[in-house]
Amino acid sequence: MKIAISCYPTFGGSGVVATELAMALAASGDEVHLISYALPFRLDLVAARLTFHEVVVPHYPLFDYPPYSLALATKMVEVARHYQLDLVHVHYAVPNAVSAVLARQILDPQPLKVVTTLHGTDITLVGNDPNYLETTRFGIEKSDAVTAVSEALKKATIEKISVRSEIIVVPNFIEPERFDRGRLGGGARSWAKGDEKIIVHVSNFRPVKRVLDVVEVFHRVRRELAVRLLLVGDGPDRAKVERHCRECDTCDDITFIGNVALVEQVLAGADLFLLPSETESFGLSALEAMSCEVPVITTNVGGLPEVVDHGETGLLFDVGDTEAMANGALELLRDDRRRLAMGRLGRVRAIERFSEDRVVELYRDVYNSVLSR
Ligand code: GMT
Repeated sequence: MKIAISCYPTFGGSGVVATELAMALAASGDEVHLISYALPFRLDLVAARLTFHEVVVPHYPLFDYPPYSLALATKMVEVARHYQLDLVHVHYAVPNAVSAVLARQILDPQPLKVVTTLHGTDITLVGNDPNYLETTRFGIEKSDAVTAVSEALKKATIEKISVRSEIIVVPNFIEPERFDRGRLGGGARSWAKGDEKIIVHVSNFRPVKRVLDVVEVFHRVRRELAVRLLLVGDGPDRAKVERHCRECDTCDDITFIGNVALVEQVLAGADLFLLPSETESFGLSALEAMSCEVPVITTNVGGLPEVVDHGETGLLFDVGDTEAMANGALELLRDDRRRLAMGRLGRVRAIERFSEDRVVELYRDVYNSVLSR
């Protein structure tokens, strides 16, 4: 198959999933063209059959807002024509789905199938904004196939933007060999002083991640136990969070690691993973933690209950209930046997339900189905 994959290259789950999928497809024999405005951070171009195409968005004095969606559609047309692509698979509906549908129209009569994967904020935060709603719905409904990363996101797409197309749920995935505590050694433990326990949070520090709740939970736990917080990632709320921990004089126990490409090297060896998000269509970082045998403390919203089983592989709480989250964290941190068993079961479930081999085959089924029409 000859496939183009289009995504955002920045730190964030949709870019990670798109890039990992591109690499997996290329590794198993497909010809894959990754299209984005910058090199995605997890892309390994050493892989054969995988080519990166940069979308260049020229700036003219006339443009306060350069039209990225048009430059993207133009790049899709150029790549599809030259390489005789079978299909383009876009990750994140806004504006990628519309660009792909436009590219398909420009290419006519050359066929180009369009597969759109919805990731979350493209529906729950951006796509349902009245300023984007009509074009988002159009891009989704005109796609040849639509997938969503969880049942919760599928439901939200129908409820929030009244999409009438069939939506197939294809969950996110991990490569179990990569997120394997056994292979990775100490990981998070290298930040520990003595025998303090380690709590890790990974996100893009957007308001939806509620990183101040992470710090609040940590402060409550720290009153009772020797514990360290590792904050991985960067984004708009980071300065606010840093200011808060300075005001509370707890910065010595909190390490801001920033963005890291090999997040597994921090996850391995952690005692708990904390993700108190306001909303989360899936929570890829929680799955990565589970694969590294780290129990997850998170919220019972969106797709998170489809990833984390309450009481078995982690604990789910109401959004903002930092007291309950802290009590749950303390219970697990004080009970090594239970915590380690939860971590082990997390890895088993991650592999059973979300391993790369299995999920890539689900995407391949979607491709074969649209190509046979
Ligand atoms: O969470 C973000 O802000 C980034 C966003 C993205 O587009 O990368 O993440 C969304 O897609 C991920 C991959 O499918 C999911 O794991 C995240 O849960 C989802 N984020 C939200 O729904 C808030």
